[in-house]
Amino acid sequence: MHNDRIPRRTTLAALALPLLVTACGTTTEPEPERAVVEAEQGARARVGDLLVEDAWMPEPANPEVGVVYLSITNDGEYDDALTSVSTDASPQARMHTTRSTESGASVMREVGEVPVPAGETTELESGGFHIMVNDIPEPLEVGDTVAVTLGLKGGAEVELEVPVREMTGGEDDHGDHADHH
Ligand SMILES: [Cu+2]
Repeated sequence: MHNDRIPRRTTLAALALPLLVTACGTTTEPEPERAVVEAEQGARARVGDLLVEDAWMPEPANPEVGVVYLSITNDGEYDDALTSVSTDASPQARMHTTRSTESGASVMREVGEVPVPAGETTELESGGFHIMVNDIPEPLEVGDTVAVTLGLKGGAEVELEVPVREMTGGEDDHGDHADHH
C-alpha cells in the first residue's frame, strides 16, 4: 500500500488549500479527506471527525530505530481505526502494541490496526500503541521533522509533519527494541 504514493513534496503543496475546507463531512465520504498542520507542540491535524494531536518522535537513542507518539480523537458517531502508517523517514513503519509480561518485561507486537472508537481519544504513547520506525537510513536529530501519513479504516488520510524532539518522561522503553527484529 505504501509503494505507490505520489512524491511527498507534491503532496504537501497540493494540500495547502484543502486545509481551509470546513470539515463537516461524514465517514461515508468517498474520497479521503486530507489535512496538514504544523504546530510547535507537535503535529496536529483535523480530518472530518478525527483530530490528531501531539504527534512527535523522541530523538532516537538507537539511530536506526524511532517511534512516533500521537493521539487521535474521534468526534464522530462511528468507530474508526488506524489501519496504515507510513513515513518518509524509512520504508519500515509499523503499528505496534506493548504488553508487559508477568516477569515485568515489555514485549512489542505488530498489530494490523489500532482502534479509534467513536467518542474516544486513542493515545499512541510509551508503553502502549505506537508507530515503530525501523531501519532509518539517515540519523534524525532534534529539530528535524518527518512526514508521517496515517490511513484510517473510514477512508480518512492524515498527513503530519512530525517534529523530532528530545526524549522526555524518563525511561525509553524502546531502547532495546532493535533486539526484537
Ligand atoms: Cu515498537
